[in-house]
Amino acid sequence: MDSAHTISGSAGVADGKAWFPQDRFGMFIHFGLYALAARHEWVQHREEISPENYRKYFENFDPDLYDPKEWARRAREAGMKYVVLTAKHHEGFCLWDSKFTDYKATNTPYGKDLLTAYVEAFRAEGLKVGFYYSLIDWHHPQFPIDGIHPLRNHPDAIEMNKSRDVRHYAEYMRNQVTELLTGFGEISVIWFDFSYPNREYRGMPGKGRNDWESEELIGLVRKLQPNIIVGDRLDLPTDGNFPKDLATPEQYTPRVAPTINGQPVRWEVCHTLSGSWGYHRDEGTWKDEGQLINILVDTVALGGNLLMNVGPTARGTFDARANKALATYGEWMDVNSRSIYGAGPSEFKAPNGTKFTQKGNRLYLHLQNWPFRHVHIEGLGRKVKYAQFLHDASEIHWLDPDAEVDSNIGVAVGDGILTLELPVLKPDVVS
Ligand code: JFZ
Repeated sequence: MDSAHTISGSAGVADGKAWFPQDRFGMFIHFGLYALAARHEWVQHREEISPENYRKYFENFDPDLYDPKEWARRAREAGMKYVVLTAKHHEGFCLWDSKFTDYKATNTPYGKDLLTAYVEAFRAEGLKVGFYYSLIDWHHPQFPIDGIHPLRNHPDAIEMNKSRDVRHYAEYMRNQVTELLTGFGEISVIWFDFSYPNREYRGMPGKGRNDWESEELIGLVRKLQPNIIVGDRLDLPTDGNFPKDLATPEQYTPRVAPTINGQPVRWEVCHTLSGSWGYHRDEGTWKDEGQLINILVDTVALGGNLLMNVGPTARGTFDARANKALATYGEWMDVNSRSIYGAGPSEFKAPNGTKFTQKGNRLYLHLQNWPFRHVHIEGLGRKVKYAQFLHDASEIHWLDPDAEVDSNIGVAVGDGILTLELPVLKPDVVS
């Protein structure tokens, strides 16, 4: 829909992060040893698997079909503009040849670093590249056992913690983050995950900024990659010293755009295709086409980004269900991406069952279910110059907003209402 109304607002100061709200849609990738278990990336925690018993996944890690060019092509075709891959998840396994641990891909049967090929492949497809780096580490010998550790119920947990010093672990993180932010070119996003300072369990405290030494860590990140966007799970104080770079609501689309101390904040919703983040073979909760598209529209309509996750299989491929979901996005974005890239919330109120996104004086009405013939939009009467469908640019008529109530045919317009006339049949388009 084309609206004559002009939206005022700042043009946006040219900064190294301006790409983010333009791009709107990214791919999250959770890949690690848990792909072999294929029953959730928290499997080691959920099933309280000891390090010895979890080792079989390390010894069998061999994603022989790993081809990040294929991942990148599928991401680009889905309309995604950036990517965030788990360089290390909570299990502590590292996808690159870190000097600071033996628990890494190069020491598995696969025998190679995965990150170099990853950054090259996604950049070649024009996507910006990011890393997820877990603050939690269930493998590091200096990481004190706590309530979310696989050994939390071990009878000697408190005794074992006497030989663990989280300060050594904080230094390990700085070393690894230095590797990640110096060895792979420009990194656009780093996602730290996550803090739980108030979660005490059996006398073992949770962890937060004092454990991670978050202020020092973020200082290092900013020094190494001045333009990087840093996720907000470091438990940093939200006062003036640490302006929040990125709020990260998870598996949840907020009702209103998040704010910090009353101020708007850059934000990104992350969601899964299937429920778990790591590859889960037997999960029955894959989202359907309509849900996939609605999540994206709902997010952009509120001014946020969507990071949609894929969990590759242990052979290093996206499985058929993931590819189908990505193709759904691709088909939709092929014709509708104009309503997503660089678009954001509208000052107009969308009728029930619809969402608005807006870019400049173009207003995009997303009909999330198909109404019978008429959509009434308050506040838009006499403000619209032209209306069309986005998928085929076919004209949409509206009723005269100045018409009086016509009791013969029951059409009541006026009061500044714009009433669109839709075809009875929904055009054959995705979602
Ligand atoms: C975290 C990870 O634990 C999860 O595996 C995935 O990587 C996701 C993107 O981020 O999810 C969380 C974060 C916080 C809590 C639970 C799951 N929490 O506070 O309980």
